[in-house]
Amino acid sequence: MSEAVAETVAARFSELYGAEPHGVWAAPGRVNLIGEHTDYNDGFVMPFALPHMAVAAVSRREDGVLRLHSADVEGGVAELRLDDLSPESDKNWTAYPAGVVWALREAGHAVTGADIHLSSTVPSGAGLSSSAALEVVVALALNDLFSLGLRGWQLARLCQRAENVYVGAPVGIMDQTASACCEAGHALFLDTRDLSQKQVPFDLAAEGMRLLVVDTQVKHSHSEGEYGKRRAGCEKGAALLGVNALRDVPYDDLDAALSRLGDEEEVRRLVRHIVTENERVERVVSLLESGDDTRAIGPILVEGHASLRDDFRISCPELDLVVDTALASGAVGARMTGGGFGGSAIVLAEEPDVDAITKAVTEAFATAGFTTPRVFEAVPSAGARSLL
Ligand code: GAF
Repeated sequence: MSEAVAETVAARFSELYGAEPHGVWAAPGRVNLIGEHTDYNDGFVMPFALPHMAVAAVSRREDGVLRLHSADVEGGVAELRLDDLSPESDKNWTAYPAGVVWALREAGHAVTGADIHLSSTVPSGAGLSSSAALEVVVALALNDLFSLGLRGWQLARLCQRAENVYVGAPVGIMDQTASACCEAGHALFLDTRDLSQKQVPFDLAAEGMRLLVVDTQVKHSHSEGEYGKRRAGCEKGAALLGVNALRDVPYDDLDAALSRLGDEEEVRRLVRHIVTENERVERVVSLLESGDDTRAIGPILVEGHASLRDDFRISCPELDLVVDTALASGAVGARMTGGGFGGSAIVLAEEPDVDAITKAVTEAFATAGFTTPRVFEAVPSAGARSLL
C-alpha cells in the first residue's frame, strides 16, 4: 500500500516540477499511550506510530531555492530563498517544512535547496502529530539527499527546534521522536531527558484487544496560549522546588514537595500531574514488559485522564464524554491523548465490544449536540522511512 501511495505522490511531483523526484519518504503521526505533558519536564512518554503518514517526494537543488507544495492545502507552489528564511516570518503551513530547512542550515548542515511535494493522511488539529509528521518527513528526506548522516533522535531534535523557534510553538520532543523512531508492533518508551529509548512490544490483536482513536473534531493548536501557560507553570514549579525539571521530584517525595509549594495552588496541581504521570508511564512499561495481561494497563489510562482533567485542566467536554461513555460501555481503559483542549481520545477495548462502544460514543455525541466524532483503530506502525 505504501508503494502505491509513493507512486501517486511521485507522479504529482513530476507534474508540478517537470522531472521525477530523487526519492519519496514517509513519516507517521502518533498516539500517545501514556505520559502527557511530561516531555517538556524531562520526563517519560510512551507513544506509538499510526499508519497515517506524511509522504514527501523530494529532489535536491544546488541554487539556494526551496520550492514547496502540498496536496492538502489550496494554492500553488511556494518559492522561497534559503537565505531569506527567518523564524516566525512565515505563518502558513510552509513554516513546518521551511523551518526544518532553516534548523538544518542553522546547525551547520550544507542543505543547498530542494523541491518538495507533500501529501498527508494524518488528520490535522486532531492531536495526532500532523505537524511533527510533516517536519520529520522533510528532515529525513534532506538527511538522505544531502548525506547528512543524522540519526532519528538527532532529526527529532532539529524538528523540535524548527517548531519551537521557526513556527513559534513551545512543544516538547515527544511527537518528533515518535515519528522518527517508532517501530511497527511496538510502543516507544522514551526518556525525554537524554532521549534514551526502548521499543516495548505492543501487540493488542494477539490478546483479542483493540485500541481505538476517537477524534472529537474539536480542533486545537499548540501555538495558542494554554499549552505555553502549562509549560510555564511547570517551570515555575521546578524553580520553586529547586530542581532542574519536575522529572527530578521523586514520586515518593510528592507529598512533601506539594507542601513546600505554599499557597501556589495552580502550580501544585501541575506538579502533581507531572510527578504522578511519570510514575504511571513506569507502571505501564513494567506491565507491558512483564508479558502479563495487557488489560491491566486500563485503570492506569483512566487515572491519567482524571489527572489531565482535574489537575492539569486540559480536557474538554467532548474528551470527557468519550472517556465516560466508553468506560460505561465496557472499555478496559480510556484517556485523552496529546496536547489536549480538543483533539483525540484513545479507548482500549476487547475486540467484541468495539462496535458497541463506537455506537455508544457516536450516539452520546449526537445527544449532546456535538459534531460526529471520527473513530478508527490504531495499529502500532512503522516510523519514518524511505519509500522509493
Ligand atoms: C503536544 C506536544 F507537541 C508534545 O510535545 C507533548 O507535550 C504533548 O502535546 C503532550 O504530551 O503533542
